[in-house]
Amino acid sequence: MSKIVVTGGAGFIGSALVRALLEDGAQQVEVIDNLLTGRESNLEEVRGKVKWHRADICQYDQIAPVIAGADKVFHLAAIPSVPRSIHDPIPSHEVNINGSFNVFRAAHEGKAGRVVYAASSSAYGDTEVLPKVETMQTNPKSPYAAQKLMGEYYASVFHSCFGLETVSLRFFNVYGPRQDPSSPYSGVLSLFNKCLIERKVPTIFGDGEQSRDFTFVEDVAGLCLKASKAGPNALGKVYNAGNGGRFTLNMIWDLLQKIEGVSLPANYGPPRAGDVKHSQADTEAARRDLGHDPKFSIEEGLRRTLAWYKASEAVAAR
Ligand code: UD2
Repeated sequence: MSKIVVTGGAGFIGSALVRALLEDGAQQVEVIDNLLTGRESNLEEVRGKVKWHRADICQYDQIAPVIAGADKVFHLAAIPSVPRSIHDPIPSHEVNINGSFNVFRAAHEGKAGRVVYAASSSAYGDTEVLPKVETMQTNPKSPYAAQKLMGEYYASVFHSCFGLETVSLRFFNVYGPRQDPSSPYSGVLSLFNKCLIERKVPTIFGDGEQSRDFTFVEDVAGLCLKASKAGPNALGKVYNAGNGGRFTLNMIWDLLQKIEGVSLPANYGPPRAGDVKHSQADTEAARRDLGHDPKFSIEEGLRRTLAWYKASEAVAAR
């Protein structure tokens, strides 16, 4: 039976990936998570089908035995958030760089089959041209962006120097059910949903005309699976994991108000340090080499996400 390990598997994206793996017929799925930002409840309905390791990727000895012999490793554990990495850069440096090194090292020394690494669209920074193509020069604008880029370099170098199979996917502003809205560092769409349900006004940093390629979590989980099965020409490479669209925050907040049938004009605050102005993925390489085929329009993704927050009462309970 082939072992599949998901680091960060109790997180919002990791838990969607765990469910996708099980639906795909995976027999032995093992989750590594230290529950810093993940939650066991994210895996509630599949808890009996996965092996759970409360372990920290910064502790090599905790994770090496789990990763050893794995057929596939999906490395999603990270401390996210651009502003968090600016306010307090040390923890995210340790997890996103040193922790990622530990995961690649454990995969190499433990003879794991392939590592799919969750990189970030933040690596591009502000580019003059949109959409952003993998061949563009990277230009990180925050510690978080630099950290995630370093992980890509390690993925590539573990492939070229040690023969480890790796594929890096630059996630583009992933949103969807289970994204935790409880922190000021939470992803903007989780915060927008919380505000909408509580009939509160969100704060938009800047003029709200910054744009993002918001990508539904199930499309990203699907692409992770495809990357784990892709042919040899994908190895050691980096691909955009985006939807290919681009929406401003003003557009999204308008759309959410329409869906809910309310009028709650947003507050505007100063622009956020380290913020990228516009982000949009060129999806061609991922479509060609990995079979990427995102299914969810922004309207459909937002409807599903809002429905989940309402049904789970996640917002009210926090
Ligand atoms: C970056 C990456 C994303 C992912 C993420 C992980 C880019 C373009 N994207 O997302 O791929 O790696 O980091 O953390 O670099 N905002 C508000 N009000 C709020 C909260 C946020 O206006 O209450 C704005 C924020 O200033 C930004 C946008 O919403 O312009 C998105 O912010 P975010 O924190 O959700 O994600 P972002 O783009 O930093």
